[in-house]
Amino acid sequence: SGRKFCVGGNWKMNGDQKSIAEICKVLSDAQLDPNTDVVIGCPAIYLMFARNLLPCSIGVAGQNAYKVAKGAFTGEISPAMLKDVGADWVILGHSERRAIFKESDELIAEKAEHALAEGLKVIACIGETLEEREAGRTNEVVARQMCAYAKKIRDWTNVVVAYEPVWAIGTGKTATPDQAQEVHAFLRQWLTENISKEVSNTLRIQYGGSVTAANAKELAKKPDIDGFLVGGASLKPEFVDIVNARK
Ligand code: G2H
Repeated sequence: SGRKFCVGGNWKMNGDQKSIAEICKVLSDAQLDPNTDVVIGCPAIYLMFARNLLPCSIGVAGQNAYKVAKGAFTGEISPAMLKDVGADWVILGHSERRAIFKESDELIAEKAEHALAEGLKVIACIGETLEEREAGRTNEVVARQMCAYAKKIRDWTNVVVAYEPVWAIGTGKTATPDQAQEVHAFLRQWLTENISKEVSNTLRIQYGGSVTAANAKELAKKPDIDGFLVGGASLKPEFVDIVNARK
């Protein structure tokens, strides 16, 4: 496809200095496929710690950031702050942010717009719930989420989309390679029709949801799957095998 494979780890709200030092050591010692971009989504409070322990070839991401640079927003973190401690990426719109913290499509898109303007790369998450899938609304839901991003994003160069069906997240129920490919192909078509052929050809679309070393290789064979966003398995040494799924 010409698109560089891109694998993100999403540690979520896990880890402490001891366990983070251990996983950083595993990643530093590993032979990672040089043709794959690797990004670690680290809890903000440990970002600088992880940045100092990881090789430069691995990018570091925040897991959230607010939509403005600074001010009276108690408890929030800005893209400028993430950059200041060495992050180059931010994960936005994760389904846990949407479901637990009630983030709307619009807020997430505003966050993406500001993060990109501040020079961060963005992993923009989308995905349908089980109820939506069972009602046959998968394409409609991901199109709505993409529309919201598209209203705020002019240049897609520094964006990676992560398609994460909510029913597959942390449940051990991975989408089959065919199920994932079907939605990825729909997204590619949506991009052609609503953004441009160029963006459709070049924008990387990751799959996320219970990706493991055991299922990554089959998923990675699909033509429109350009990488993964990995939760649980990114805290374990098997993350190395997921990064190397195309090797
Ligand atoms: C989806 C994924 C990481 P897990 O949230 O973004 O988590 O791989 O644990 O399903």
